[in-house]
Amino acid sequence: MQRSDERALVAASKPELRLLDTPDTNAETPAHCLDDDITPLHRLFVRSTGRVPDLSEADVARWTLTVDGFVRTPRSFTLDELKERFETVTQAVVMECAGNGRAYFTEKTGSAIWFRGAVGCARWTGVRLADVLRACDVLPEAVYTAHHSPDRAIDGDGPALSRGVPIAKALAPETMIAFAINGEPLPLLHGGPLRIVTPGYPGAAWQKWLNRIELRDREHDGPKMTGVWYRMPRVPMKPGEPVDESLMDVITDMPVRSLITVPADGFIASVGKPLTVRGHAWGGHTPVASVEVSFDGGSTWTGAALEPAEDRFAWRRFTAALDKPMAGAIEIVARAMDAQGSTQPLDSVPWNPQGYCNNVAHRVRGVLR
Ligand SMILES: Nc1nc2c(c(=O)[nH]1)N[C@H]1C(S)=C(S)[C@@H](COP(=O)(O)O)O[C@H]1N2
Ligand SMILES: [Mo]
Repeated sequence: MQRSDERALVAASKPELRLLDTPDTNAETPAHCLDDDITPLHRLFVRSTGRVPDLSEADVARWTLTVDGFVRTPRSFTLDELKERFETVTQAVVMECAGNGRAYFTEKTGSAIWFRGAVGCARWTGVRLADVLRACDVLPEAVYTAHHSPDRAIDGDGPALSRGVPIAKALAPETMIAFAINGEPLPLLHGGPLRIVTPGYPGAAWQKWLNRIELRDREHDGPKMTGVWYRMPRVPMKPGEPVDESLMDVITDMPVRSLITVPADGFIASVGKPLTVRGHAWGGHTPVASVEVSFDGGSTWTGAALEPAEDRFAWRRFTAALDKPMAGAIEIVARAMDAQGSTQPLDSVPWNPQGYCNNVAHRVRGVLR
């Protein structure tokens, strides 16, 4: 699609989102629009690194998924064959772009300058990737998958993005090939008719418009898989320092985070009633253990109530209240901790070349009167 058509489609179907000023089409959700337990489609962020493929209804109807490479039996499946042959599963899972929070690096880096809204928790329906791979008899040499799609890069005509995951993640029970979201067929903007769902991994690994899975005997090296793309330095780096690619690792896990959804930044509330804070907390592969909230900019903290997650990789609702707020300016901060004791930094995270994984604590300012 043309850039202007992609932007018009996002604006029409997701009116609350903020369209980023990028050559590719990216739009994020304001934090106060992410309060739903399950993010509705009209509030789910969009990130396409290339041009969205122009898929007609006929293209979707004759869509096939090919599995080849290091398998004993290469196969192709139509959408109907996938649905008929394999068990259908549904799970609520957080999807978050690795660059979410990039705006909070003081040394600017990367292109899509997300604040906190490149995240959502939807209900994904599809088949287990493991079931599909097993039907093709994966060979022992296979250590990594490579996922392929028809979307083309913005500059040049190569594929925009081709990512893969280690074989252990491909065979993990939570990893899916999804064809529906929140009970509806997966829309084009979110990778319909088929996409990969890799809970715990950054959004980049959730390949949209999936039409081929290749099993490889080494780590995948497709577009957006190498160099500084979705990779983090193993050792601390200073802004602008030359990148040693041998010290960069593919991001395979997302850090613990929380997001305040109520009240909205810039709120005005009454001193006459308790001030309630709500939001969500989630981790990558390590579950959230607790959330603390501060009503004084981080000087004192109180434990928030945490609801259970709908599924293993869904986010958890937290709530906290200040019973007798006093008049004046107020700064609310939320900070989550995961089951391994990792917590969100209050001020900054170490710099990295593309500005990934910035999980600095969320602050919301307002006035009580
Ligand atoms: N084929 C393809 N898949 C893709 C992308 C892409 O550009 N092309 N972008 C990835 C990135 S970086 C993210 S964060 C998620 C965003 O998914 P969404 O647009 O459904 O929100 O899709 C991923 N899958
Ligand atoms: Mo992303």
